[in-house]
Amino acid sequence: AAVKSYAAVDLGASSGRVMVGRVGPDSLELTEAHRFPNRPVRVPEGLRWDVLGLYAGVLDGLEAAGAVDSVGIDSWAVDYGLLDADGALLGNPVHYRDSRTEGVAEKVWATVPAEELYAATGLQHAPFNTLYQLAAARGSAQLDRAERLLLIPDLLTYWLTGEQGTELTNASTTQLIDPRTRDWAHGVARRLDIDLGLFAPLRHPGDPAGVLRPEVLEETGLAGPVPVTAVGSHDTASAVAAVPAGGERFAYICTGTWSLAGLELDAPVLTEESRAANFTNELGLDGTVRYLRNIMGLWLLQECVRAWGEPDLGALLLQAAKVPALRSVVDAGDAAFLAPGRMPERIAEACRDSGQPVPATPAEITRCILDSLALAHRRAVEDAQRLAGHAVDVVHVVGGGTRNALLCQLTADACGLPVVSGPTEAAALGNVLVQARAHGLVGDLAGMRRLLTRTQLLTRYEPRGGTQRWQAAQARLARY
Ligand code: ADP
Ligand code: LRH
Repeated sequence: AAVKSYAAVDLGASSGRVMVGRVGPDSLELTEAHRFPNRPVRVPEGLRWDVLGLYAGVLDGLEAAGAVDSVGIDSWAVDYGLLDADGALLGNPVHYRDSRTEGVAEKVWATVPAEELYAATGLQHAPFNTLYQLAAARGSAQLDRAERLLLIPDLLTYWLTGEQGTELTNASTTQLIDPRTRDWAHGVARRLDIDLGLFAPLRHPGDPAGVLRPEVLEETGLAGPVPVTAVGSHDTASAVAAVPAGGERFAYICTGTWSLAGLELDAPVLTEESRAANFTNELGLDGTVRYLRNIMGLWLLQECVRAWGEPDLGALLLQAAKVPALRSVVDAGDAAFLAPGRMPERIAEACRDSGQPVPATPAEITRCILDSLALAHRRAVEDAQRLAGHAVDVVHVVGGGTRNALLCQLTADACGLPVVSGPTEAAALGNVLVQARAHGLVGDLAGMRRLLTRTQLLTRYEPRGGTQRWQAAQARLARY
């Protein structure tokens, strides 16, 4: 039978890539057409995404990809561009690490208490949820002039096709969606005076999203028509779709700039206990809920590596493996690590303030970060099972962090469960598979996962024992 080709545009916070997936009845092959850095830019008004640069990267990538049967786009969540009445972009999209949302949530809660917001939207508190960004932007000249809000993948889709929509999995990160109805949370929007008319109509993974505009075909040298297909446009939704699990008793950790650790459920968990534990209910494919916690992730290491002048990561990880384990740990879920800058110092300070040995060398700081991440993975996997009443016997690790064998092994040790790591480009694979499915090539989510299990390179890490040491470290952290 024929093999079809799909271009997956996957924009992460640290890099963008255009991958080509070739899908047959029993084959799935992914190659990289183009990768480009995603570098936030600080201008006088704050931290911004270089969205035109990213769009240029997408066009270069589509040209490099060549003839494909369809294109799909996913990116990081929550951020958006505003369009004026002419459909022109109003300024550069604000980066979710920008400081404009500091202290905003508390003001929102004065109108809709945090408990009610959680019961209605199921989203964990993160200062950058779109809801808080919109509250922070209230009264600004830009928002006043805006006629349309497009989330980042929807904005790029609009530029490629001229068609506007709001893809559901990413919309679920705005805190304006009710995870039970999988539709807008009208009551919350009304109480906070947020105009849902700013959003284009919802579309679902697999829906058609237009065809590449003639100008895009010309610029990329592609022959039309090239359809664009809506995918799980939240990168984490695409990544979870590509977790090569069999059955239901699995946890996943999507590791990249963030670690997103949790479970796939068929209904949201909206209890007060779940809110207190800061778990989120984002929407996944086919009626699933991504019940997970955001953990700072490899951002902590990226920022240190940047501060150290970009030393070789492989060599640094080898040195970190030789540093004694669990000497000091920090809370890798702490929003105090959200903003860029001074990361080695901030980590050292967190260790000092909690009365632990202060890591000094890059190898020691790296070890502290990896131990802390593994510990946060353990907590999330444990808490999610307890809060959702859903037990697991394996942890799947996908994303860029699968390249970090030390992190995978430490995660297995900390969780006391086997870790199956891979695929690395999970978001791109989930993106490709949803396109393939829309065109009738693969079956349901379980069928997609079986295909991944048969075709992708996976590595298994067995826990090496010593879970009590991790328990003790967790208890130590809880005391401060
Ligand atoms: P995002 O999609 O959020 O931009 P990725 O999934 O691409 O992130 O993961 C990026 C992370 O992967 C980097 O921060 C780095 O820590 C890790 N990584 C990438 N390459 C390697 C490597 N060769 N060895 C170890 N870790 C790596
Ligand atoms: C990961 C991610 C994550 C969000 C964050 C803003 O790339 O999409 O799921 O919470 O970026």
